[in-house]
Amino acid sequence: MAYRWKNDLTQADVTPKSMFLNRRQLMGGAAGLGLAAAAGGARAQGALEPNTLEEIRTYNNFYEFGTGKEDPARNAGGMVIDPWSITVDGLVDNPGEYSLASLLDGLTEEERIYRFRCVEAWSMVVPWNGFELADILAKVGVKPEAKYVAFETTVQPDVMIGVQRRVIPFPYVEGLRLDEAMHPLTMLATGIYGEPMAKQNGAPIRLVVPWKYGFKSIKSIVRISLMEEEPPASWNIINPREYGFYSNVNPTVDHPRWSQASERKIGGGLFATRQDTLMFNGYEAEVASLYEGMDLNEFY
Ligand SMILES: Nc1nc2c(c(=O)[nH]1)N[C@H]1C(S)=C(S)[C@@H](COP(=O)(O)O)O[C@H]1N2
Ligand SMILES: [Mo]
Repeated sequence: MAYRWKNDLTQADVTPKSMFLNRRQLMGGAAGLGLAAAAGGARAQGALEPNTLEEIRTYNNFYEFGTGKEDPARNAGGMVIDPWSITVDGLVDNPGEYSLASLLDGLTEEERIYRFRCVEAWSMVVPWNGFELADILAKVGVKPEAKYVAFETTVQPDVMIGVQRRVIPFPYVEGLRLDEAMHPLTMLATGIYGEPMAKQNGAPIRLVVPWKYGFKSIKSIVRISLMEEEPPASWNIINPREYGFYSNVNPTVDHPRWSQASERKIGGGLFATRQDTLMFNGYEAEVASLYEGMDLNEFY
């Protein structure tokens, strides 16, 4: 069962060529936006220095556009993101094909600075713009039988070289338990630093679940389904022994092939030391209660 796909995630921790020197200038920009810190760990919030927009846009995982960290920025330009519609189906009161605008109409846009931790043991801090998933789910009306939310990424074979090469099975799919999806930290993001989401980051709308490994945060979403059963999740299907359905950031549960106790923050420069990985990526106070009574070694 634990078949290792040929392009499995690896801990290829190479420093990208395009690291940015002028941090002060970009930080000035961030401060100028007056970005609000999210409701996460007040103690650690003060230390959250966001990565630059350039870093966030040039060091990516988006296998539809290739497996290298620089591939998405290079190859995502052809993805068609306008018009965009999202099919909402399953156990909802108002199923249908929503235009992006109609799905978000009337909802409050938020700015959230979140830690972002990839399962490969690198991390960033990203100032997202977007919407609480709970507000969107309230709008479509979740039926009482629903227990999970499933998500699906667009497939555009003509312009997706990773799809042409079948580097993993597509469409990329992901899922959350309903209480995780309804948690106020969980967002659908449409921008970063007040700019529209770049295609390589998952334009026009992608999931952000800051206490889970990055692969749960599925990009360029075209379908949201409310379900009674646990939905399929891409990396869990590809290699269930290495990637669980939950995939909560947890420094005490190692990946079978590497430690998860520490991480390398992108943009730290040549002499950057690794930093300790925080339980639930620093959002323990907010989310630990979701997993009360669960063995996190079993439900990784
Ligand atoms: N559709 C899709 N979504 C995806 C991925 C992907 O390959 N395809 N990669 C995931 C992984 S492994 C990570 S770490 C994040 C990376 O997001 P970023 O490139 O915006 O930092 O996107 C996640 N969402
Ligand atoms: Mo990742």
